[in-house]
Amino acid sequence: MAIKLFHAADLHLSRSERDYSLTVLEELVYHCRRLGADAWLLCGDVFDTHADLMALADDFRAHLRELGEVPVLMIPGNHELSGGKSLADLGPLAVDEPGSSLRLLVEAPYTLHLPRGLDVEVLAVPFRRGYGDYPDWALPPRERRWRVGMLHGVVNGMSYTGESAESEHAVIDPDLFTRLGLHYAALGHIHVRGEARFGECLAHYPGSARVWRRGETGPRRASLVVLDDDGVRVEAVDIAAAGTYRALTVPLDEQGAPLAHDNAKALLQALGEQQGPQDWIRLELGGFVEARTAVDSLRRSLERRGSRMFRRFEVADDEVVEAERLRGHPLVRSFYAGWRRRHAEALAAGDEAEVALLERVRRLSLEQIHQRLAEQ
Ligand SMILES: [Mn+2]
Repeated sequence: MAIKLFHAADLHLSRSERDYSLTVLEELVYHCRRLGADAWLLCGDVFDTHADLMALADDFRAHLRELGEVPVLMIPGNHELSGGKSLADLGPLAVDEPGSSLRLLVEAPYTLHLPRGLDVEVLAVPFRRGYGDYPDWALPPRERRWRVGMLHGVVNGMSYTGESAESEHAVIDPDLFTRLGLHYAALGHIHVRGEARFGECLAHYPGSARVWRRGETGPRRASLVVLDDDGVRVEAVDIAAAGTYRALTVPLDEQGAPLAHDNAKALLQALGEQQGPQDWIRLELGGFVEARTAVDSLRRSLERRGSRMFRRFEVADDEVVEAERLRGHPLVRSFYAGWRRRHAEALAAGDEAEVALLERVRRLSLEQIHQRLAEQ
């Protein structure tokens, strides 16, 4: 019979983003039920810090009650152990509450957990700064059909793209997977989804369950792992409540207005049609402007409106350059000498296409000159 395991990691529940992060948890619980999972594996960094764990443990437990008897197996990640905390400090979650199906597995270096009624054994490995001693782990021979590992760290030899790795690198040698006889390695720590096969073992990161920091683009997901006669396979489960992160470049004209939109309101209206209220939006203003003041007021207007539309909204303007600062440079002066004449001619002739082209030429030329000056 097929066994279905729900696998999620790096939810980073936090007091500072309490409502948002708990909404994501709520949706995870919903998917776990909807998919009829036999167990839920939470592979570390469920909480953003140790203090968040202490503060939000009751909320966390309350949401899990929805799952009834479905076992929820959890290992601590580096974030649960932040601030120099140890496995002994996990407080309210370390105790198995009567009626709760949550098991925080903290025994070092591992716990071999045998969920009742499932033909699977779970090798749960709480976070450590290194796993190099695994050849010495005296693991009993497998007695059930499947052996699944839970680990939190960076697997050597897997490729990671984007801003995924955390500052703390707890390296896992993939030889661990084969030597310990795993069929599936449920991983956490890397926020970008990814997987690799090592011998008989499929190692898989579902990616962070919510947008935790800038740069985490793409849909946030959990995974449904199916173990059956065909082997191990993984299906992606999108988490809508997590929203997405998106950074957009907003080129400005010389007056400091958006090139592609009439004003801040129109720009945000267009953005609102593509993005939802759970999203984290970053606008990066750029271009050559006559005066900084226009950019400042555009930025404030965007921030005022955007912060009401999106979960997080930020506007960066460090790519904006005041044309005035370039004007005295000989390269810029000689460029303008020819450009002004042609621009005036096009205006006089009412040639709108030529005027638009010249505006574009000016912007690109100033950009190039600016770049050359910056490189000197
Ligand atoms: Mn981590």
